[in-house]
Amino acid sequence: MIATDAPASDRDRGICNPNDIQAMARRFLREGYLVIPAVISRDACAMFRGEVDRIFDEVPCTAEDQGYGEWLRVKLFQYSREIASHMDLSPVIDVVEAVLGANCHLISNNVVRNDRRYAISEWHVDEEVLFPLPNGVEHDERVELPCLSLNSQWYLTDVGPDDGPTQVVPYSHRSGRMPPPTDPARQPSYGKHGAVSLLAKAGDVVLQHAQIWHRGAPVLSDRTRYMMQYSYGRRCFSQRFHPFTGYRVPEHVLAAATPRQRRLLGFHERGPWG
Ligand SMILES: O=C(O)CCC(=O)C(=O)O
Repeated sequence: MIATDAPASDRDRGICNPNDIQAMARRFLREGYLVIPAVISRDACAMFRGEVDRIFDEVPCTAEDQGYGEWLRVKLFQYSREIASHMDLSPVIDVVEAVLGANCHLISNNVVRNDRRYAISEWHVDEEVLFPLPNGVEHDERVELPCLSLNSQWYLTDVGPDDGPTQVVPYSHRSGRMPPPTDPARQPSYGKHGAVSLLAKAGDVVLQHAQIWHRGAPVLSDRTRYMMQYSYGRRCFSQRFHPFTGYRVPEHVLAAATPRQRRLLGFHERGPWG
């Protein structure tokens, strides 16, 4: 992924050649997802799992700021400096900005820590279908649909076939439809594209178009899966930090943020409708 002729300092920092970034962005837009292997080390995964466990202990799911169930926590950047400081890690952020624009922002930052009791196992697109099509109509292949938001999914544990892998139906972000109701024993498909299980090594990151049909498969093993997400949106796509217009980024987060991180937290230059 990283150009072998890049200067050693760039390779160390994980910075990719701009042509590689553009190629990854194009592939993401075409297929609706992109696997970026080995973005962080196994040691970093262990550090993040420790941070996630601490947050689960310190911030109950019933806290005013939370509210999504025992196995999920949101707004992680408020509770962990390490997690906050990785919102702009290369090459993930470079591909994200190539897709969403250099003025994109973070819209959500959560973690699914799940075992066989829990999974987001319904096939869905995030929120709603944004470019709906009538039955029998497909988008012209020459049209590249704008991507308004995407998820970066950071696997902090190895995820094998029985460990609840994320599953996607490639190209379905172009379908203009919700996934069809599917018998739980079967997987949906879109045209000639069947569902794919994203088996992962700890440290891999997947970028997922928010309009692609996806789900977390039920966990069948005795393992606990840690899947952390930084989700991003175009400037015109609003952040989802409850309580929304009343939300204030905490001072301690802002004090530690770099200029790029401040922008990702929503501190934009003025634009239209200011
Ligand atoms: O748990 C997963 O792998 C999928 C998560 C998901 O579908 C979601 O957060 O919308």
